[in-house]
Amino acid sequence: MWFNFFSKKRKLDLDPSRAKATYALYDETRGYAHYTRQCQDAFRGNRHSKPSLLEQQGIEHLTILEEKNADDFLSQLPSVTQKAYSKPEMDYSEFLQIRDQGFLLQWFQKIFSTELTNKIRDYFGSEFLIYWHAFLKAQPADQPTRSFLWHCDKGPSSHLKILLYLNDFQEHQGNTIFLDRATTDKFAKIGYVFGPVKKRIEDLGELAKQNGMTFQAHSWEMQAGQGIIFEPAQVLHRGWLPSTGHRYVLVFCLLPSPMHWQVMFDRTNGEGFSSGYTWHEDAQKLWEEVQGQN
Ligand SMILES: O=C(O)CCC(=O)C(=O)O
Ligand SMILES: [Fe+2]
Repeated sequence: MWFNFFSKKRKLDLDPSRAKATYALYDETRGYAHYTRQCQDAFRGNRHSKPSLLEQQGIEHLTILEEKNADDFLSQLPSVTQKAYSKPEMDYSEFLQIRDQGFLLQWFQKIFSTELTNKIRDYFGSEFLIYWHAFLKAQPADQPTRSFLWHCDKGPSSHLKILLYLNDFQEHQGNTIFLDRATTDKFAKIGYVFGPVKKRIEDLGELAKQNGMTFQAHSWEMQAGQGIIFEPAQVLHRGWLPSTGHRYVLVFCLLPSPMHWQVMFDRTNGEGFSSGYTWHEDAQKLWEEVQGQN
C-alpha cells in the first residue's frame, strides 16, 4: 500500500536521447549491425512467407510444442538438472542448469521446427544461433522487481528472444505482458526506454496519460508449449509474477549466424556464445568465434 503510494509519486528518470544512443552503442559502436550484414551476405536461402507478425509488430504468440511434449520435458527435468542457482537480483527465479547436451539437442530440435526456423530466418535474413539459453523457475511472489517491471533489454536492436512456457497459466497465474514496437517507440520518445533499473515502473498508465497517449498491452494466457518470440530491445515488456505455483520458462536469446544453429550448438558443446548472459563487447570477436577462428 505504502509502497504503491510512493512508487506512483516516484520521480521518473526520463531521457528522450537514451534509446537512440543505446541502439547506436550496440548496432554501430559494438558492431552488431555489421555482424548482421556479414551473416546476411553468407545466407543462400530465400524468404518463406509474407512479413510475419514478429516483423510487423516486434512480437508474436506461437504454439511451439504440443502440450504433451511440454509436459514430458518438465517430467524429465529432475534427471538432467545438475544445479539450481539463483542470483539475488534475479526476480525470484532460479536458473536450472541442464548440462546434458544430448537432452538439450533432442528438445531444441523439436522446438526449432521447420516452421519456427523459417520464421526466424525470414526475420534476420540469415541463419541464426542460440546465443544463450536459460531455464527459469519463478516462484510465487507479490513484489515485482527488475524484469517484472516495464523494460526493454539492452542489446542489438535486432536480436530475438523466445519465452517458451512449460506449464499452464492456470497452474501459476504468471505471464509476460508486451507493447508492440510502434507503441514502445512512443515511450522511447518520452524517454522511458532503457532508463535505470531502479526507475522501472509497474504501470505505464500515468506516464501515458501525462503525455496524451493511449496504449494497448498484449498478453496471452499461456498454455504449456506456447511461447512468445519478440524483439526484446524494441518492445517494452514485463513479467507477471506467478502467484499460485511455480512458472517454468525456457528462454532463448537468438542472433543472426552464418551457419545453422546446430553447427553452432555443437561448436559450443551446447553452451552458447555468451558467458553470464552478457554481450560481446565487440561483435567482430563473436564473428571470429562463429567462424571457428579461436
Ligand atoms: O519473466 C518474464 O516474464 C519476463 C522476462 C524478460 O524480461 C526477458 O526475458 O527479457
Ligand atoms: Fe526482458
